[in-house]
Amino acid sequence: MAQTLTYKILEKHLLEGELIAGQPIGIRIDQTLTQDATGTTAFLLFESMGTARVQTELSVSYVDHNMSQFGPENHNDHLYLQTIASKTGALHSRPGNGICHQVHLERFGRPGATLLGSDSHTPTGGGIGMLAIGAGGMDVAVAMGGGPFYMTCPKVIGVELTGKLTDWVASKDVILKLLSILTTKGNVGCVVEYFGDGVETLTVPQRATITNMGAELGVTCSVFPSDEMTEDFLAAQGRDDVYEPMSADAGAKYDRVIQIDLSTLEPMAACPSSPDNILPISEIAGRKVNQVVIGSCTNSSYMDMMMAADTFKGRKIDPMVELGIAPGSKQVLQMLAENGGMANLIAAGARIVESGCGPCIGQGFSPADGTVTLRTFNRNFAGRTGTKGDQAYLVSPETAVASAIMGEITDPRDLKNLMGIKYPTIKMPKDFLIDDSMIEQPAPFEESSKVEVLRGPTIVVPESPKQLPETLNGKVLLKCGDKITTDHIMPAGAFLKYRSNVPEYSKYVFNCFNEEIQPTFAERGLALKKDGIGGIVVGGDSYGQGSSREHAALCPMYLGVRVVIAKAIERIHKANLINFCIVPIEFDNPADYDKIGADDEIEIADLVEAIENKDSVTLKNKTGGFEFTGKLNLSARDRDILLAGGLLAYTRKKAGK
Ligand code: MIC
Ligand code: SF4
Repeated sequence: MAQTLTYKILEKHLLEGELIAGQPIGIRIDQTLTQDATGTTAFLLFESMGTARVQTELSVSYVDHNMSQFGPENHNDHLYLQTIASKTGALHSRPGNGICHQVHLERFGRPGATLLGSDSHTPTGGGIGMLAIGAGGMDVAVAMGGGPFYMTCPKVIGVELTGKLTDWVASKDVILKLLSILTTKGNVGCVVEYFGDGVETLTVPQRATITNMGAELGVTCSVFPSDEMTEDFLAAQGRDDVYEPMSADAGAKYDRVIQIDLSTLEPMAACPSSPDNILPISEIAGRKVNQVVIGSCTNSSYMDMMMAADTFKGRKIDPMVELGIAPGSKQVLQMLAENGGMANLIAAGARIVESGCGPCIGQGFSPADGTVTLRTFNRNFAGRTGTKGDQAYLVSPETAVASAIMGEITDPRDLKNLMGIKYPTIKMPKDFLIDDSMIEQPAPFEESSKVEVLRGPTIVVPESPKQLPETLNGKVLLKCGDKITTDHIMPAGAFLKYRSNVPEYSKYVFNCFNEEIQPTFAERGLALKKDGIGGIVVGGDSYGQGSSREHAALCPMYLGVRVVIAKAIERIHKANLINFCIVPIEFDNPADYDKIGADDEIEIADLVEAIENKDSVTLKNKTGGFEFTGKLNLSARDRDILLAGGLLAYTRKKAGK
């Protein structure tokens, strides 16, 4: 039967289950990536599993998120990650070498391979024909130990690209268009696969922008075929030996097909404060802009930066705009430095930010109150910039450059008439600058016992979950609405430095809601935990959108949360809840959500029995005096993990440790 590319790669990696959409499957993982904000926990959990060395073809530990280094925490993490990588056989990409997804694409990604990363934008690798999936650190730790990755066998959404992008319209506009069609909700359990004549007009970095921001659709991952463009990119990275042509079979059937004619697209923006709040630039043009930032794993490639450098050449940014530029990797930064592109940017008035996540995760460049910030990033959840009430628009580098010059949101196609600026044609380099000196090889196995792992005092081994009680006596700690993101649950930005210290980081769980709900979530959670009462979070639709950060499960677990009841729960977050023994329940009847009050006491009799063998569970609202049912959408393995007391306990039990 004619197969999609997704199923071809899955078939080659299938270890458990059958390739039937909706069924649980286990796949072999070839490569893993971790980054510092999730990596310390992933490696601490890996250590707790008792496996000495990573078992994958390649595991890379990146440092790219937490580099502001206010206080010793970040540097403690870096040194731990560097030494634990060496001991356990992982490669280590040092701070300054770049954003994990950009560097992985440049130096390690290969068509047809599977990549599991403890970061939700791992699907960037789909731009080079990989099946690249984001997951919680605990799942990645298991994969590093050679274990399968368990997922739902996906439905495949085919996106047929035809035509060619016109000048000043970018691949960012392709994914923004798709977000306007599919939105951020309701795509759980799907993979997006691109095909059609338009594919061959897009370079690998352009494809990677699209697969990167595919994460915002809530899909498992996105994938492009591997073709001559892929070969050219790999050859320019000195890696053509890993090239393999790959595409779907002719006549492959997709569960749904969406057609996008690239030649009809126009510049677009995701308006505040959701990546699917899409409008064409023509409708918002003229709004005053005070800040523009170009960077993040979505748009920080050499091609993006050179487009900016060429357009800014000999021009200045508007006096009321501050411009930040964060090249995605050392390779990009060094090439710009050597070819003069950086000089154009500096002369135009840009503030150069180091190669890393930086402003994307609220580490600096928080905008002024009441001002508009334009970013080439992938997420604009409320407050993510570090400013409450922020107005962040997500745009292409082309729109960002035009707006920085004009001081207002500007359709880049107007630059020709306004300023006589022609669209610069940037050619894919024949040879990228290759210098892997910031990527450290691990100690050889025979010498690994001699490696001293540096553990600063701010690195605290996380507490393990307690077994679930037969009957749960619980209390609602928080009732929240639709589209609650992991940034709401576990804010990053200024608090990111506490990632390796769960008791400390837990103080900020649901921090964004604290003004409304007093006393704080954390205090109330710990008080209930002391009294043996299980904390319950009630959520609306699409609960847990966004990042892979397992701290959004780990920290609530530490605060005594045992159950999340929501209208729908997003894939990575649901897996993280299960891994930390928090039971994810979905309302049978979404109208029951309205009947629950913020402090209600809820009893779940026979919780353990329900997890053992039932698909639904009865919840008794003792305060409101009514009962309602919730769905337990759990695989057999999910049930075993919950019953074992979380993934770590389950993995140890299976290994007989
Ligand atoms: C993000 O973009 O939100 C992050 C920060 O990269 C997260 C990971 C994290 O919270 O550490 C993600 O996307 O998974
Ligand atoms: Fe880093 Fe932002 Fe990409 Fe997350 S989305 S990996 S914070 S650059």
